[in-house]
This record gives sequence, C-alpha cells and structure tokens, in this order.
Amino acid sequence: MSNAFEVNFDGLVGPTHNYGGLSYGNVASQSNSQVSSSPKEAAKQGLAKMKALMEMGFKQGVLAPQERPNVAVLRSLGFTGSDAQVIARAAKEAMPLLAASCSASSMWTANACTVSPSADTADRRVHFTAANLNCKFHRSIEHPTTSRVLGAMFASEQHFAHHAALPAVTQFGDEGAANHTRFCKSYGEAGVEFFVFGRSAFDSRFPAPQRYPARQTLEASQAVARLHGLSEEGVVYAQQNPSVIDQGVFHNDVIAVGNGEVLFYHQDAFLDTDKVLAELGDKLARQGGRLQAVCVPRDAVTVDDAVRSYLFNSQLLTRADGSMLLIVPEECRNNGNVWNYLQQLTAGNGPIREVKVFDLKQSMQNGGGPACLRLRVALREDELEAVNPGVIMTPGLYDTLVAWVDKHYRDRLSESDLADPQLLIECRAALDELTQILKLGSVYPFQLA
Ligand code: SUG
Repeated sequence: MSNAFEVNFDGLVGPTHNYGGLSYGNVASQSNSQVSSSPKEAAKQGLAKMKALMEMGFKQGVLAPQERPNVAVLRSLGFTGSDAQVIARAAKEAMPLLAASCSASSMWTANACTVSPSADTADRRVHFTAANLNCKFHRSIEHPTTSRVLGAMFASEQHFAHHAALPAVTQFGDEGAANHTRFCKSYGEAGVEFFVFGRSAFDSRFPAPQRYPARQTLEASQAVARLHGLSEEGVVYAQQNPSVIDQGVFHNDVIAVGNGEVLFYHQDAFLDTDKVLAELGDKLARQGGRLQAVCVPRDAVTVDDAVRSYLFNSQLLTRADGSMLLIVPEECRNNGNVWNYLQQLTAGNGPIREVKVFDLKQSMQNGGGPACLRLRVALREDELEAVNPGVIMTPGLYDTLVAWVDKHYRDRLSESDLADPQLLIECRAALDELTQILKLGSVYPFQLA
C-alpha cells in the first residue's frame, strides 16, 4: 500500500473580512457585530498558521476565498443597474443583504464540503460533497464557487469525485466537515466516518434544541454517506446534545475533535454517549483500530469555557513519532480552566502530548478557530500527486501570498466601507491575480461572465 497523509487545506481569508453579526446561534459572531475588522491582519494570521504547520512537516494546502461583494446574488434579489448602483441601492435599502453578500465566511473551509478518502468509498475515489450551508443566507451563497474551486484543485476524474450541494431546504441542512470526523488506524486504510447531526427533519423522536438552530440534519448526513458510497460498517451517526447547541455550540467541531484513533470530546457533546462510543469502538475495531476516547469532564471545563476558548475547535495532528499535537487558539491560554486542563492533559500518558498556541483573533471574533479554518483531506501519495500543485503550500508560495495580501488588502474595514464601490474593484483585482498565483484558471463569476 502506498503512503497516505492528511493534508490540511486552509481557507485564505478574503479581502472583505468583517464582523456582520450574521450568525444567530454563534456567540462570537453575535457579540462582535459591527466591530471594525482588519482583513490584512486576518489573512496574515491564517497564513502564519499555514506556514508554521508546513515548517513542522505537515502537508499544507490553501483554499482560495470567494468573490465578494457577491453582486450576482444582489441582482438575483432585484437590485439593478451598474455594479456600483447595485451596491449603492443595497446599502440604502437593505444593509443586511449587502453585509451578507460581502461576508468572507468561505474562509472557514471546514464548512466547504464533506470529504471521504478513497479507502472508504465504493469506487475507491476521494469523494467531495459541497455543503449547502442553507441555515444562514450569507453562507448559502458559497457552494457554487466552492464547487468550482474544489474542481480546479482536485481535477483528476480518475482520483476525485465531486457532488453538488444537497437540495437547499432546511430538511437537508448540511454544514460539511464541521460535523464529520474520520477515525482510522492509518490514513490509507479503511476507516469509520462519524457524522454528528443536530436534528432530524422527518423523525420527531430526535429532540431538537429550543433556542438556537440545529444546522445539520440526520437526513443530510445520510445523503452524503450514500453519495460517497460508504458502507454501513464504515459509518456511525450520532446526535449532538441539543442543550449544547442552545449554549452556542453551532457545529460539532466546537465541542469535539478526532484524528486517527483518538476522539477528544466534552462530556456533554453527544446524546447517548455510551452507545455512540460503543458503536464507534466496535466499528473501528473491525477495521483493525482501537478507539481512544479522551473525555473532558464538565467539572474541569464547562460548555461555556469550551464555547469561549474554542478548546475543541483545535487541530489534532499526528506527529512523525505517532503521538499527537493539539493546535489551539490563544483564547485557550486566556481561560484558566482550559489552560489548567491542557497542562494536565499533556503531562499525562494519553495520546495528546503537546499543545501549540496560535493567534487567530480576527477569525475567532466571528466564531472561527483553527479547526474551522481548515479542510482535512486524507490522500494517498498518488492522489496527492494528482492535486493541482499550485495550491500546495511552500515557502515560496507563503512569501508570494503575504506580498499579495500586503498589496491588495485594507488595514481596516467597517460596515460603512462595504458600500464603497471601490471595494469590489479592489477585490476583483486581488482575486484575478490570486487565480494566477494558485493556478486555478477561471473560477469566479466575474471571470466567467
Ligand atoms: O458559520 N461565522 C461562521 C463560523 C464558522 C465556523 N466553522 C466551524 N465551526 N467549522 C458561521 O457561523 C460569522 C460571519 C459574520 O457574522 O460576519 C460566521 O459566518
């Protein structure tokens, strides 16, 4: 069997990064609404994480941002005239729509799609299903461009299969890899894909949250598993605890993270935890693996601590010696309970041996931590060779992207700046250059018109 790796494709933060207060149920997004942002700093914080992981020896890629403001969406909502007139009218008559059409939310690439590695799928290709993200308007407009960008990155039909987003109705609400974790003995072997959903669309026996929306449905997860040709023995479905959704856990990756044979999770993350762990353990054992469940007790870290610090929105990475490293946001160091817990965790004999801290404040203020910013794709060596090499991070690409950000990004952006017609011109110039840097071809609406 050829070697296999996990490659993290991080979202490059787009030039319109701002705090629009667009995500009801996401505490950070709601509480930072209208704060002024720094797109330049945001993009550089993300790039610094990519560079650091690359330098540690992990395989790292980059996923391009989207065209914003999304003038085509504003036109579809009835705004007419030149591009500048469309933006001016939306700013005057419907600021929330302009804000949504400007969101740089595609940076959180854990929500771009769900990925199943070839070892798990019936046709032995890597499968991608773009997420419809239809719980939030500003995110529901991402998937057409996401599909084009993924197609340009993973173009080989021999190795990669792409599925369009599920029907855009609430019954099939799908948030991609943020609610999907793959467990395996090693990346190249068949594993168990763990789908966590917030509610069922058709079966009222599953309790729903009372306060905030459950974005992912069971039916969406099941459809993705079918599209990818996953076997029943290779899939486990689990319901997220509705009470944690009501406390601000809008995706499973805000309360649990897994990698290899390890599940790192909060005591309150799931409903029927014992049953879930038993099924996961059994199925992984049948694939030759041994589940190691690391439970964080609520007495040590509360759900509120988890939501504020994003402890679980960390990247759990396997180092060359087989031990694991946790990449956490700085907010974890600022929370006493979480930081104490992490000291104990790494001092013990468990699989997680080291913690590294990153400053991702610009993204964190919108509820996006280290894990939100990356899409994990497990690839065999020959599959990695079939990926568009333009999107694989290298020291040279890092330098080029930093210079590109310096040239095109603003230092500050506030809500009133979104109405500036010059912003659209700046963004298109930046993205046109980016598609050449990353060798993506034409993927944006303004390039296809
Ligand atoms: O969908 N925030 C994103 C954060 C996504 C985090 N992703 C994962 N957990 N994988 C969301 O709620 C806020 C945008 C704003 O308010 O301007 C936003 O879309």
